[in-house]
Amino acid sequence: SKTYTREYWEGVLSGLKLEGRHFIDGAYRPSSSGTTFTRIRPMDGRAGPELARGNAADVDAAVAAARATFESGIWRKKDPMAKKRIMLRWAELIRAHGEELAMLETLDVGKPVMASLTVDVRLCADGIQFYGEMIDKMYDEIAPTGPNARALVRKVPIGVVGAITPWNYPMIIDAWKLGPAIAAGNSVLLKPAEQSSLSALRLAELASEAGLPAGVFNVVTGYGEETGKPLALHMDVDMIAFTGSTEVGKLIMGYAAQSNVKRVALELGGKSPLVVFEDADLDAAASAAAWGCFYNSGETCHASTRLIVQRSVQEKLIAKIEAVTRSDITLKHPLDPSAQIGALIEEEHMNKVLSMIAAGEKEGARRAFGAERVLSETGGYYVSPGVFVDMTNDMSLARQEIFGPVLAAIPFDTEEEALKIANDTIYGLAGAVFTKDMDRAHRFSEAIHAGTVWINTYDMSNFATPFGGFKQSGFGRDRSVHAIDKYCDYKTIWQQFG
Ligand code: TXE
Repeated sequence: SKTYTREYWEGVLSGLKLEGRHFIDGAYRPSSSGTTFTRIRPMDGRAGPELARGNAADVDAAVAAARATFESGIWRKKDPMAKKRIMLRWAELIRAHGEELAMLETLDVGKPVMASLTVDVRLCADGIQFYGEMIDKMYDEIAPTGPNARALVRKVPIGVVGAITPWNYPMIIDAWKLGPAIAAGNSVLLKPAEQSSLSALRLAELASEAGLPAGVFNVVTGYGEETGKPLALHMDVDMIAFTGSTEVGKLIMGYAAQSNVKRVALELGGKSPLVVFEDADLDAAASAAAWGCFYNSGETCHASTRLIVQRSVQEKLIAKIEAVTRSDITLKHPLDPSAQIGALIEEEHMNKVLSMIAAGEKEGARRAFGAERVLSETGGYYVSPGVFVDMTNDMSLARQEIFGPVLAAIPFDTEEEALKIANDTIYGLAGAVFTKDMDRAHRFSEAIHAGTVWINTYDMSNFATPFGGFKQSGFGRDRSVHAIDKYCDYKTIWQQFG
């Protein structure tokens, strides 16, 4: 019910207390090397906060704290209802500090602050609450053995979990890892992306305020090679939960194999198809295609970046997508409350997106609209949403994950051809089909190789539904009750009678 204005958010920004040290064993600590790095604000290119530049020694210190806390049993052996209350209090604190957290997220990521508040903060708090509520409702099993024995099948926490997360939805993805890992009784060391550390640090401080014992949730900030790699190679870390590029996901598997066979869960890239048949509701399809691809400036792993459209309706559909994009998906300064999308994460990434667009045009991709640098006068890194048409699935814009607001429209003639194109990708994170023929919708949704398939919508989800990929989009699921499983090991306790 509150009315937000740009001036209001400027006030929140000027009142922010920025903390850039690691959070280890319940307190802020500088990097052992004393070095820092500067985050450049994507909204205006100005220098942002200084952050501790983590290294292997900082990782060692944080892992030692996490291990000691785990072994002490102060968290994993606590009464389940008491644990639940702490997690629920934490979720409430996240909500109570929503505006501040939203501003931290926007400073780092460049997304509209209203989106940070109404989507990212909300889903982060909901995630912590969802797993908090599970704590006192998880039962173990008794296996069938016959009368002279009893075999307990216990689900026990793994130990120390390293979470390595990306910059596109930092708070949401952190909650997807932290919620189930901590609810299961583990200690966590979170290494946020170097572009987006602020919300993670504040989340750790709020967890502590809620009563989470010191050492259960630690944060070490820094670069992937300097901080993430020693974490993934660490001999005393039992698992890595990773979200990021497929390239680094493969490295993480290698680090696990080279070190202690730690468990790995990977949520990686995507090139998700949205298939539209000529009988579909084209207004609904246009809206889903535009929002599915352009929300968060296309910096979404499951963005609908390939629009596979029946040739007879391509032109009509693209015109509708352009209309929705121009009227609804307003690109503005992230502090403007009417902005729907904002800046890209950093200058280097913007240049990468622009050079992929240029390379695509060189190959013959035909631009229908947009996909240009805009608002350069702000000093920030903005690219307008754009569509390329009459593409074939072998063109680079249809194959590579761009992670910018670029949609490749690929026409087809038959259902068989549409399915072949949809599955012709190394990824398998998500997909969608738009048709009024429900037989076809179900046939198609079964046949798309992807972790999530939507019918006549895109990007609808809640915490009850698992999220994650097939193929090179990774393995292991975030969200839902099933997410807890990967943070546990099964332990059999066989007791013989008589
Ligand atoms: O990802 P990285 P980047 C895709 C997207 C994007 C591209 C590159 O296409 O354009 O990846 O983005 C840490 N050992 N996605 O470079 O490098 C890193 O510090 C251990 C899709 O930002 O994979 C960060 O915390 N850790 C994706 C995390 O890995 C390392 C979201 C992710 O960064 C490391 C982000 C190393 N050697 C990018 N190198 C999605 N699935 O949503 C880096 N890291």
